[in-house]
Amino acid sequence: MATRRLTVAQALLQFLQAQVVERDGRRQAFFAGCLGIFGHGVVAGLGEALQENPGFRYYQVRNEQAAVHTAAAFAKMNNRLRALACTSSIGPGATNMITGAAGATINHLPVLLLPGDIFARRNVAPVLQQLELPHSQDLSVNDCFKPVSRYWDRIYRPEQLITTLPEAMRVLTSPADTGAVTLALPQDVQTMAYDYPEALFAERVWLIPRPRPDVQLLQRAVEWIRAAGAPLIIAGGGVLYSEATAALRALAEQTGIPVAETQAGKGAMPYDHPLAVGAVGVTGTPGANILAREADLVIGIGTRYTDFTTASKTAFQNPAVRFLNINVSEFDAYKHAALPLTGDARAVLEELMRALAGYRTEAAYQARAARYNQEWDAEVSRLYNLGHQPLLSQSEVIGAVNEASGPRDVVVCAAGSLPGDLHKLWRTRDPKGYHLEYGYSCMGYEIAGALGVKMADPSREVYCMVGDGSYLMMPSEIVTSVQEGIKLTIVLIDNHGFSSIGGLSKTVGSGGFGTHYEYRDSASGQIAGANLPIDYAANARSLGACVLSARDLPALRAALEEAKRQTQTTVIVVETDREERVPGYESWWDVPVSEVSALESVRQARAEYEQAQKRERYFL
Ligand SMILES: Cc1ncc(C[n+]2csc(CCOP(=O)(O)OP(=O)(O)O)c2C)c(N)n1
Ligand SMILES: [Mg+2]
Repeated sequence: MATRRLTVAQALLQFLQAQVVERDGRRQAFFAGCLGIFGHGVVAGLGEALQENPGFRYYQVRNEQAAVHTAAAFAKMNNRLRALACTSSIGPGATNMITGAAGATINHLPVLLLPGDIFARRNVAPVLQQLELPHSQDLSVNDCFKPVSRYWDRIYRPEQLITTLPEAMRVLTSPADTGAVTLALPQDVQTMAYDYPEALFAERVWLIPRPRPDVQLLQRAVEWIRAAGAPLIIAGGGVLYSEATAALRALAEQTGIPVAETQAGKGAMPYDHPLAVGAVGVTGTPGANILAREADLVIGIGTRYTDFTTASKTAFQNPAVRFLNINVSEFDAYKHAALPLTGDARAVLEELMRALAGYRTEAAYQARAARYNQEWDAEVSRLYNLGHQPLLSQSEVIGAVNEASGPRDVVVCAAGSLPGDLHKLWRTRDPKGYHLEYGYSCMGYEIAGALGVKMADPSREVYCMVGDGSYLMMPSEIVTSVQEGIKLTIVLIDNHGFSSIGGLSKTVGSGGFGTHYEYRDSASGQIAGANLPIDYAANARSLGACVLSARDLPALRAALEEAKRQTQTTVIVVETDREERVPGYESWWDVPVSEVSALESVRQARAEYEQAQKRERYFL
């Protein structure tokens, strides 16, 4: 048998380089390189292997958590057909990746995590940063990755790579099972040499399947649709990952079934299509939420039905409502006691279309959807042009960014009040134009994620919209974008703290407690003094970005034009009125209010809460 003598780290990289993915006849290398930060746990092992193998590019980042967000965003933008690896030292570098791993796994996005680990040999323990436990020597902080990984392994012996790596690839490339894959690499094992079989490094093509639905279930699904008077499609992220947007549009046009979108599914339909009723759920439009409330058949495509989509199980009030779920993951297909069409979204939609020939919803129902679409667009225009004084409203900033961006450009966001406002207000013109991480809604994803999006498709302008809170949590990857010459346009919304949680706090009777960026007031002992003097512009400039500030709409528009001309990462700082919020429309979110309280406002909120909660339903 032909062999190649390599260290574990060298062999790992050579294997990764040989992995190819194919779907619909299109082939590409699965891995685009490795992000990471070196420490003693990885510098001599994987660090050396990366150095001697420039074909597998190493990207230096500032924060390990950010690296995983960048990798997840890269995979999402590539519809999960490409991925990045992330490496860290042992200890804190590794645990920094856990938040990112949870985000990737929750969002079903492939990322390969390669944390260094403590010595397998053990004789020098405890090493710097080692967690020692009296009851076992077979544990390290890397065991914390287990619940947030779809596959987890630790490589104690060089030959274990030979059986582990194909399993890692199976999970990473599985449309149903993908997420974070963690291979913990003890620092001594990384450097060990072994005679690996040549065959391990041969190009391997992973065919991404498009599983077709069960014939009996498809038949039943067709009967259910034909019997439905008020069906509604809810398009989730699976529609985009499967590249099923054209099939969805064709099915909607053939059948006259309106389409609503989740955060991950936004962009499944162009915003101005007469059957597009837009965002659904807590952050939904009135039309989508009224149709959801009345629907007798909900067709969920590639959705996990989070509480934002189901309005905490209050969204669907028709007593006769049934669910038909198209999902590549059986787990999600069965939710809400649905008729489960387990399979690839595009493949299932194509089969449904053929089987539904001749079926159409009533013209009046379609006309209603078209009216909702137009009424909503008028509301978007109103909110884009509020003329709010003296500070801009966030909706006006969103309008300016949307109007400055091209149809193929991408908006990236994750946490705060922006995701809800963007879900409602962003006019999406391209399936990949709207990139929200709203499975984990992780503050700090925004800039790191935008970097991953731009790495995935440099031909598009990437607009990162980020709140001041999220920005402070992780501005660090501005440095990486400058280092790599990867241009981002970052629109930083300064509203002196948490508009989102501040608003929520008010609705639960707590008046915004703990959500303002203000000095502690010496008289009251509360955080209730003047605004903190944070200079975001100076901060961003210090990291190497070009910085512009805008106080009104003409200045913001001019800054956005200037940003287009820039070739380097540009940050536009804009102050907004945190109390000028986009309202909710026909929806509700379950956030429990204290049952007893000394505060009258909380008691009042509790009474309203108990009323609203009565609308929650089980679907059995
Ligand atoms: C890592 C993390 N910590 C906490 C939260 C809870 N949270 C959600 S939004 C938010 C405030 C975000 O503030 P900012 O970015 O300024 O946005 P704004 O609410 O002002 O729109 C917080 C603390 C979170 N989503 N992620
Ligand atoms: Mg804020």
